[in-house]
Amino acid sequence: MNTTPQRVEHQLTDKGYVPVYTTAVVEQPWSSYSSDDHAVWAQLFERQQKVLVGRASDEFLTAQRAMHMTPDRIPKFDDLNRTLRAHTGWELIGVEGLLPELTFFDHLANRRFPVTWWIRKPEQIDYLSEPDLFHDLFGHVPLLMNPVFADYMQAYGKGGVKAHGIDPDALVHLTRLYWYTVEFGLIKQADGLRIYGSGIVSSKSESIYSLESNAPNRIGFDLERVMRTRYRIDTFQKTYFVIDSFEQLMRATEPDFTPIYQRLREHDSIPAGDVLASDAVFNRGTGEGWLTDGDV
Ligand code: HBI
Ligand code: FE
Repeated sequence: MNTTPQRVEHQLTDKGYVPVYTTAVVEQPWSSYSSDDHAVWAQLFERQQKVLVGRASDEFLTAQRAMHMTPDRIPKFDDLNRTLRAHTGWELIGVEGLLPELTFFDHLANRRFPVTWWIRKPEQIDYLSEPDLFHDLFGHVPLLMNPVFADYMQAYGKGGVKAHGIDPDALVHLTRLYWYTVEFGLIKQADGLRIYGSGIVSSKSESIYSLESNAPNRIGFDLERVMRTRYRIDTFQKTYFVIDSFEQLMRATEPDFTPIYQRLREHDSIPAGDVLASDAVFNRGTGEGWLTDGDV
């Protein structure tokens, strides 16, 4: 079993050159996972379960329970697909890693979520530069059980396919929307702010930082504000956007984006750490520890 993913090219995106893997859909090679692989899954799963108590959103925790994932071994995609298909019609497909954007959008538009089949090595427990099985399966998959979020993800995919035909700027704006919601979004609950973004929920340190540090801004979600805001790919976010509900997110993406892209073209992007007078501010960050350059 060839365990190193096949990098076929690098794609120049707003994140610079990112390795892009073959677009092939691969069967999950479950029987070839080593005891190290299962141990890495167990360690990350158990650690995150503890960190997420009182930090993950109610919807995430409810969805995660319904998926019946356990720490004792890496879940089987086929088992998860039986549950997922029955709930929202979504299914997982195995991939080598990051896909070309259009391929990725097309999968989402058809309720297929690409999950990297390999898991990080023990020495990468705390950080790796690209999404692995833990990031995708633990971070992204549970919320696909939530009907409204499941609809949002499909709408995002359809929007992405459309934007791909419009112009590269549209894609940059759309990627920011994905980044500040699906990957690094916070949601307001009666008992406080909670996490729903996969990039946070699959990271111990950012699960704590995103809610409890005074350094980052926490700002109420506004679609065009988010689509103008640059972000970080190598550090914690300087700003987290807070939605009221997944319904709010779904409503925001209902209109045709063409006039929105038009308007966005007339505005400059907003640096990741800025706070605007028009922002609904939950927390104005101290900026402690921020790097001055490197916003994408
Ligand atoms: N490919 N497998 C995979 N997973 C992702 O999350 C992913 C991707 N390709 C592109 C991408 N994400 C982002 O650029 C999205 O904003 C499109
Ligand atoms: Fe992700």
